[in-house]
Amino acid sequence: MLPTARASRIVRRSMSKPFFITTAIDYTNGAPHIGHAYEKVLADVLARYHRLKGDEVFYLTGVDQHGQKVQQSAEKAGLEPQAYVDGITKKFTALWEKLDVKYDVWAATTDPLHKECVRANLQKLWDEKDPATGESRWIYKKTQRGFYSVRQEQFLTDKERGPDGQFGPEWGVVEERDEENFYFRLTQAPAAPGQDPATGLPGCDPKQWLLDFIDKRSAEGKPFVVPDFRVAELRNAVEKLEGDLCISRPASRLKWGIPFPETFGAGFVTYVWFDALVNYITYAPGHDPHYSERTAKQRSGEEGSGATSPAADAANNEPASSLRSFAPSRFNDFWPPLHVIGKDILIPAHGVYWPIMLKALGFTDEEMPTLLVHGWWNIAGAKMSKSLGNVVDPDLLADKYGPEALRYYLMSDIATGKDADFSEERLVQGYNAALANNLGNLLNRTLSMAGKYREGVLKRDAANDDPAAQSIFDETPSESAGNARRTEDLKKLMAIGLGMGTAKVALTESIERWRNADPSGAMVEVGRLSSACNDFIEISAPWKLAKDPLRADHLDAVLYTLAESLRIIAILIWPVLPDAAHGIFDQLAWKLDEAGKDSRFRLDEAKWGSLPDGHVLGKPVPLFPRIEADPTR
Ligand code: ME8
Repeated sequence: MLPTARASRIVRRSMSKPFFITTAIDYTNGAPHIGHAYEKVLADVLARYHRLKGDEVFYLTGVDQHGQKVQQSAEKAGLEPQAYVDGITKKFTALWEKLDVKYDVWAATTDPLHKECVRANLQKLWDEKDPATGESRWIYKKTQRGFYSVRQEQFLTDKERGPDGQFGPEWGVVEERDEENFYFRLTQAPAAPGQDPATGLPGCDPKQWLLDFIDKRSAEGKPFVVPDFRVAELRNAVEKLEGDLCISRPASRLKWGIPFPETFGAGFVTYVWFDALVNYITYAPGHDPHYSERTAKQRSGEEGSGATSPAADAANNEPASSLRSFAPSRFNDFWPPLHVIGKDILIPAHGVYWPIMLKALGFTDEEMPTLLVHGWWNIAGAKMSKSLGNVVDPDLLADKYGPEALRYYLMSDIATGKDADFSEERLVQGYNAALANNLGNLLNRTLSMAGKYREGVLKRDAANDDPAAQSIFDETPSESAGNARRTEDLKKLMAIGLGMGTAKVALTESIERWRNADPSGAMVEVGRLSSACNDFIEISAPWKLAKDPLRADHLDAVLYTLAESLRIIAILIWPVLPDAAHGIFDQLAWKLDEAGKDSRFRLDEAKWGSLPDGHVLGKPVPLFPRIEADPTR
């Protein structure tokens, strides 16, 4: 559970606002590892929770294909960079398909659409001139002599030196260089007195704006970064921020990047982070790279008025000073996104560069995103790394244990925001305990008993609609529940009441966990319902009830309660275990006309009492075969 998460709802309550979720885009300098899989599955389950609620969802993920690291990996592999990244990209898309990660759009930074968007944004920032100087308010050119880390692709300052005065091994090879480049302003106020594109007021100091913005969001109870223990970390880093961001690289030393627009002069490619961060704009729903040009034409009467395209709508509403290239009618429905990223790329990329880039592009404070920062999977307390040879391959794990076993493990053995140790043993134990023994057994026993004692036919008792049954579960049962009913009648009522009450608690509590982006907590709540049902089987002993015709109603109530609980469990596990959820519905013979479709599961149907009287359940099929210990592991 996230610290202070209740105070800061991450997943929106409202049904009306569509949900836009993004992840980091992964470097294509090697095959995907378990950290990549975790992040994409985490965003997928949050997206699915919103789909379950009936929200319109847009999930954006993809790959970061440029930069020195990728260029070097391609060289090592003896391939042209594009051929190399195309090969690695396929490994990512194949893994997401295997793991059932369902995104709406795929970002690839070598895609011409994205290149165009990056160049257009650079141009906009370049063209935003300070009237006093005629210079760009956001980008300037300068020559820098200094120490350059090849590995981290950045110039280093004295701050990066260790106590011995040397640059540590984390920087790799450090060279002295003299270089002319373009810089994006982070700390200096744009040459005053320019106009702030977002507010129309005199120019702002980006660093001060960011500090104020972070504080404002926290004061409003909507922290910019969640879990909010990372807010202080970010704020401290911003306080210490010095200098601006070098956003170009001379093409003479880095070819593998997006060329700057010619207006900047020849020979520069875009710094990989300035390129990669723009993906959230390139692929945002409603983004139209030609929007500004088109609206300019419309304004000047070159295109007929009265057009009904979103761009045309926008032309009438959008302030002429805006630097953004969006058709607001759709874009505004989705923006701002929830960015799911790992802790290593909060500072400075997403927590500093990104909001200042958005600010410079004319986004208002209300249009700034939220960053959901997850922790890292470590191996026996150590960082995963190629050099240590401890990189965990999610593709192999999915083949070995099944994609859903891996999804379940990744969502249940880590608290969102915190680090965890990856353990294959825990994957097996967790799966066997929660899925094979608990839920799988429940499904199997329920369907077997219903088949054996009732030929699969359920009897829905009117008590399912009786508030007296619900009150059984409450601390103070109503009089009608506790009064002079026959003992058998009361037992039947109790069976229904317990099921109804436990299912209601599981629903309420798991929704609470989902709202806090806590899939692990949500799965615990569902597991409780499943355990309660298994306990209930032991206590009510249907095999004994079946022997006594006078207790037929009681047996029917038990079987109905179990089947109805399973129906609700299937809905609640769907975001994490979509395949298993379908499997449960298939075996319950429920909503068969929607078999295989996401629309089969809806949160508003996780209410008690939907299985109708006379419904015939299917036959039991083992859904979660036990994983036997692997002696070779
Ligand atoms: O940083 N556990 O790409 P990347 C959990 N291209 N998450 C992990 C992890 C681990 N052990 N290792 C990495 C980049 N991650 C840039 C992003 S976004 C505009 C550009 C997470 O392939 C990491 O924190 O190195 C990041 O969120 C994601 O995997 C991609 O890392």
